[in-house]
Amino acid sequence: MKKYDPKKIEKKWQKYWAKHEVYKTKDTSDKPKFFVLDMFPYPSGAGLHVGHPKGYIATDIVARMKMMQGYNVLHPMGWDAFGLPAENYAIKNKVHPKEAVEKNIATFKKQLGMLGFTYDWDREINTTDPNYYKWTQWIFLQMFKRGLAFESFEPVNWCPVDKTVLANEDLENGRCERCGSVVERRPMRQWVLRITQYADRLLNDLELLKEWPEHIKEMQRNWIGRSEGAVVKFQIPNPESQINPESQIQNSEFIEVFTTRPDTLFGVTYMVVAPEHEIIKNHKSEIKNLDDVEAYVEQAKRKTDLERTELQKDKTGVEIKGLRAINPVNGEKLPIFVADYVLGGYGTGAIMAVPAHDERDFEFAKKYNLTIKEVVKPVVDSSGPTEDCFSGAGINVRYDFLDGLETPEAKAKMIEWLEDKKIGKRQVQYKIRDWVFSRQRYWGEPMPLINCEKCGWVAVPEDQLPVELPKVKHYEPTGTGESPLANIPKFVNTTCPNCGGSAKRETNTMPQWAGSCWYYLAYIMRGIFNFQFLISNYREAFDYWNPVDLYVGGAEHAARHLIYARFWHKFLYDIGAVKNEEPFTRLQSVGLILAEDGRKMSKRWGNVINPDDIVEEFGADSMRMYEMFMGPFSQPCAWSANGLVGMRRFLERVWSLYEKVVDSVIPAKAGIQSQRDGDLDSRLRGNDKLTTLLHQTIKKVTDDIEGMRFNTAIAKMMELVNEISKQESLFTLHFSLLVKLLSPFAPHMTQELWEMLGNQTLLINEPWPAYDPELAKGQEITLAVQVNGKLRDTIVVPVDISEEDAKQKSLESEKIQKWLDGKEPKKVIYVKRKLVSIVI
Ligand code: ANZ
Ligand code: ZN
Repeated sequence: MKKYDPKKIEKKWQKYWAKHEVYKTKDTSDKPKFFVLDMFPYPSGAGLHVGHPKGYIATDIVARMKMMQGYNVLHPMGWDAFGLPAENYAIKNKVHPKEAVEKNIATFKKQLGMLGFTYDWDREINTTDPNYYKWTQWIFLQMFKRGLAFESFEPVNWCPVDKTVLANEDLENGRCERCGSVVERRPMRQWVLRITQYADRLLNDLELLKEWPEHIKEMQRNWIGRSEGAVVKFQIPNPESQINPESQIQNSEFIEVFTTRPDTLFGVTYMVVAPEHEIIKNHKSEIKNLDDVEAYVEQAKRKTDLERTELQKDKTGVEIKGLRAINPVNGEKLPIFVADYVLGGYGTGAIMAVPAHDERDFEFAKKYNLTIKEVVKPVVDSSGPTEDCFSGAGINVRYDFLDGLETPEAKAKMIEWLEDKKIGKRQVQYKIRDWVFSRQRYWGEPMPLINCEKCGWVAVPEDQLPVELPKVKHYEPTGTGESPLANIPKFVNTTCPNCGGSAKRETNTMPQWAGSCWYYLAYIMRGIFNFQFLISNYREAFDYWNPVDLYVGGAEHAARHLIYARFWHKFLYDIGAVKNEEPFTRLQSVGLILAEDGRKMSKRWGNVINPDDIVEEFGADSMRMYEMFMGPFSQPCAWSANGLVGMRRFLERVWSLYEKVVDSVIPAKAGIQSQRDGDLDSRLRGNDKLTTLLHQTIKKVTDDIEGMRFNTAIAKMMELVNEISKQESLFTLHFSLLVKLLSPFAPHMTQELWEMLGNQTLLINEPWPAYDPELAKGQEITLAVQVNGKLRDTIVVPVDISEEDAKQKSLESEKIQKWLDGKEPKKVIYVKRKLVSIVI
């Protein structure tokens, strides 16, 4: 028998697939559809390393199984090529970003091609293609026309190294997530998208996303950060005039605060404003210690928000002497502090401090010896007055009209009182900020806007889209707050579409995240990107494919791309372009592949493994299998050369089983054809050990691919191969089943074996094997799942479940995911046939 020669086999089939265009997807079909999507890569100069394809291999396996199950599958690929990384790479290597991107894409495509994916390259997209970004601009314009894109002069995050403004989402602990510089707050003219207008829907509709990992939804909830409470005005009496808190509130100065605990108003003992609060500028003449206050403000400017709000951090502040505020509920005069634990960019930038019930205020009050006044007690309370801060809900004590009320009622009553007296009102506050959408860089989509002295900002007429990015020699950032486009008079100077007078184009560009907000829709449109056109001809295909059934990518996109794309999708829903409210039905995150040394793969550490070398030495099928076998799909795993060798041996074993096949002349169709309907070949009935194992393997592989538990699917096939290896001979039918089950994982080798078995068909067109549920079931048991020693769930599993399977199944349970709350468990212990114990 000939040797297993992956190099030859893989080339042969890749050529065949390309020549016969076997992965071309039909726009519509009577078959049910399955749209499986990868987060498309940014084509970096370094090419792919072995970590990148992990998700692509997984979606390819799912795609292949779905094809065999009779679905019309859409499995596309494209390039997210605008943005800072591409531009910085170009500057460093002194090539134009356009050329760099083209070259990098060619490399990526070649590398992906080696791995045997089922992509329909006819649908390839590139966000930097004018034909593509025409529609990115078009969507932006629709937002502009509806008031969702607006010009703002608020202070924004400025990266001094990348010389551009950044959105809040682009920061990591107050630093630029690309270059690590501490960002500055600078007031600058910007274009901003009103994502806050969608905050409630983005939050509420997370409930619809039943097939999203709980921890990703939780990250989005936190990022959106909805708080219910009230805003309350505290009057600052003019030192000269007589004070009458109730009558003068309208025309005197006041500090407005946002609080989630209006029920604690009687417990306020001081006020705090953020260093950026205008009260300091507006009352300079009255402040007795202005030098101290200003010095403090200066110093606070140099800290990041994270440094300022860290709970453990020692709180600092300075009293603003000479100013006082009046508590509206009891007329008490309150000292005012400036302290950096209050942020300028959240709520109103000022707080009422209730040290008895807020930890941060408590710490501050202790340090500066301020009064602590208790107004809420725990519902069950035996102790007298305590020394600690009680921040929970409880019962209001001693004070006036709130006395004896439980926290929720006390809140409601206080809000009613405030609204009645016009001192405050109910308020919902979000942490999410509107999306700062302009960048002062070259390599991005130009904003399709024109500024006319007479007419103001005017949209570029739709028939003049795209506004093309001009070709330039110098594209380095200017650092002046203007993009390099501002230096190109030919680009800048234009006429007003409205009045025909002379006018200037907007020169800022869109951020890196713009193009990925709608790319999944572009795959459906297959080059004819036209949302207007959608109304007629393309509507059917568009509605057929929408939404994405399975979306696979890194969890690091939870609070950025995945929020932005949901936002744009909801907008497109509002204007009637899409008919579903959410773009991605099911989301699956990919765990990183780490280097053998356990670190992230990076040029810096010199530990990057190139897939080209792996394919050359072991073959694409071995690499695909190995990456899926490394560990649970969503967990990070370290690369191992030994593991790869083992996988190659496994494939060689499967290959050599062919020699044992006895009735290799049986036509392929016998018995298998009807399996799509669940009707089994008669020879697959009976009760011998092998038949049972076959049924179990079909069930396990089917369920595990569906559940993205590829490692355990492979383990089961290994078990089957062990069993088969013990046999003297093997029926074609049995071997064919193994070949089919293995085909999504190792598509080249299995296709070759399939041909050797006398078949002329493609495996992707063969029906996926069916099993007898009774035979496959085997015996089941119930396992208890504990988190930190407490029973949190029970799961039903096969009696012979492996340790790894038991652990993985437990970690995947919805209930357990809630308890984990996105955290990595410290330890997972399996007590055979009894319980799984998780320590966090
Ligand atoms: C009084 C109070 C009493 C508060 C109490 C809490 C407990 P979230 O849930 O994050 O929205 N706060 C308001 N604006 C702030 C700012 N700019 N910087 C720092 N802290 C700010 O938190 C809202 C609470 O955080 C508000 O409710 C306010 O403190 C504080 F027993 O007001 B609270
Ligand atoms: Zn005009």
